[in-house]
Amino acid sequence: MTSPPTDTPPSALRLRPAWSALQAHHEQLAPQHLRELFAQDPARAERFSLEAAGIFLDYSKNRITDETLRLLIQLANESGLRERINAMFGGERINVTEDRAVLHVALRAPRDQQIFVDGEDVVPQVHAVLDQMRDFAERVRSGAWTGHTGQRIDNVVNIGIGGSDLGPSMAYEALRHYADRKLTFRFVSNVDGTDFAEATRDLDPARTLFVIASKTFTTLETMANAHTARAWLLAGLGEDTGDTRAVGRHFVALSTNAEAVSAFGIDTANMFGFWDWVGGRYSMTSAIGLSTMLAIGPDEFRSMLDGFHEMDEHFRTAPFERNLPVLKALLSIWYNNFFGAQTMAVLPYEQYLHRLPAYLQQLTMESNGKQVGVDGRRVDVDTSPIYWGEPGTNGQHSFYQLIHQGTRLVPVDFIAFANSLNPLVTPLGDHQDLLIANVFAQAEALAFGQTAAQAEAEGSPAWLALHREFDGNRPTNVMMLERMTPAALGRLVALYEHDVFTQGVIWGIDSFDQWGVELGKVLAKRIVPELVAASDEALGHDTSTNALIRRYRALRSS
Ligand code: G6Q
Repeated sequence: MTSPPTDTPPSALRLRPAWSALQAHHEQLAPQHLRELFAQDPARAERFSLEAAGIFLDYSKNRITDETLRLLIQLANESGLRERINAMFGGERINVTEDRAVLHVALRAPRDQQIFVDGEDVVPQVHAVLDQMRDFAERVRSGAWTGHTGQRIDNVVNIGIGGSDLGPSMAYEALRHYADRKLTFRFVSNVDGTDFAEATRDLDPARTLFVIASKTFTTLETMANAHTARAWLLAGLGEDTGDTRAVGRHFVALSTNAEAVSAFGIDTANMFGFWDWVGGRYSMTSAIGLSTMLAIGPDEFRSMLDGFHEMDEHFRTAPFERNLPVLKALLSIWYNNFFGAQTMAVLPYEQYLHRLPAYLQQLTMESNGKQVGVDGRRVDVDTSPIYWGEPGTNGQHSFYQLIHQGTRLVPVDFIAFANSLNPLVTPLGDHQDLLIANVFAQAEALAFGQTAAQAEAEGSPAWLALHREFDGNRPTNVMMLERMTPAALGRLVALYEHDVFTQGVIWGIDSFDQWGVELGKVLAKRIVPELVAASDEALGHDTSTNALIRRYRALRSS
């Protein structure tokens, strides 16, 4: 689908000396097994590991040698990665198709840093909003902010979708240990009425705060849910409730669109703003993080921002050889573009991170699922792999079979923490030891496997030995952190943000637009009125869509 006609000259990427050198190197290295690579070099684990910004990365179980890394780094240099990093941190309009700067890194900058967009230092604005969020969060958490009937807020419902939902809901789950357990948090994203109904069915409207998170304040799903929330609130508070006053106490908005917020009936004094240089999927450290701050408090929220900032600084300043996001990105490129791996599994061994894979799916695939480069040409190499995952050890009892013995190569990121926030001991062992033993065992088995001869030696009959063979040579990264904290979450998410950025730079694509989500939205808008129109009204779609609309009308009215 992405291949250009054969008479099209190769892209700049394919013409890079490092690209062809990597192709030749791949041919040489591909037949080699990790067993040999480890046997040849006793210092391999030490040399191919790195600790930075609180994250230890063991990347020794990748199908690489020093030469691979040298060539991958050469590729990064030839692709102008250093200039692109400087351009992003320098506030240049690197989101070329939308003509915008990309400055989520400014959201976590300390007060005394300066970051300029069009000649204006944006850090004071960032901190003004953070101060406004802090003040509001403290009032809600202390009970000083009350609902329309004077009762304190016990429930917070974030209404948003995509970038205005995945970050806040993932972060709430990830940092639940740090959350004020007196407050209940719910996240409503889907326009399916079930989402709203189930999220609110046991809540008392008088004690519920709705946080309407929408950069544009025009997103269909979010606006539909916001209207439903308003109706639910007013019905719950009683018929004679003054609309404006009640909405003012129970609704706040996180948005860049003051006009639409005000038109909805939310006082702009209760609006927390951000800027067009914050992309939706990069917005969890902007005002979009208000629900996170309400849950864990302003100080822990600041620790999370500091964790992000630590990784931002590491990414900005570390040489590529010692740069975590750069190395991770180059390894992804290695498998995606040279081994033809189509997917990447992210497997956190930390229950609190159970929504991280979903969050990363948007971050990675909405950013780099593109087929036209910033040069306006169709790309001639594969771009983003498909990211997927589930927490361990659960996945081990389901899809790991394919990772171990399937026909496809699936590079894996394991994420592990040395200390549990819920230490529990059983006669079978400490839960954390049982958990982490599995991470190490999985990475070991994937790398080194088990030969049929070994299986036979362990008692397998010859006919079964082949089924019990694990060929190994399956690459993994193991990331280890001390414990799950707000700062650790910040470091991890920033690591993936910059990993995505680096991959996008190498492919020469704009990682910050998302035109691919537009067409479906336009078509849905056209179909909505057709669903409720008289059943014999003419339809102008293809025959399949026409028939589906008719079938829906018939089933709805029956
Ligand atoms: C993210 C995307 C998308 C966006 C949602 C919600 O990068 O742009 O997921 O976040 O469509 O948009 P609003 O915040 O404008 O409602």
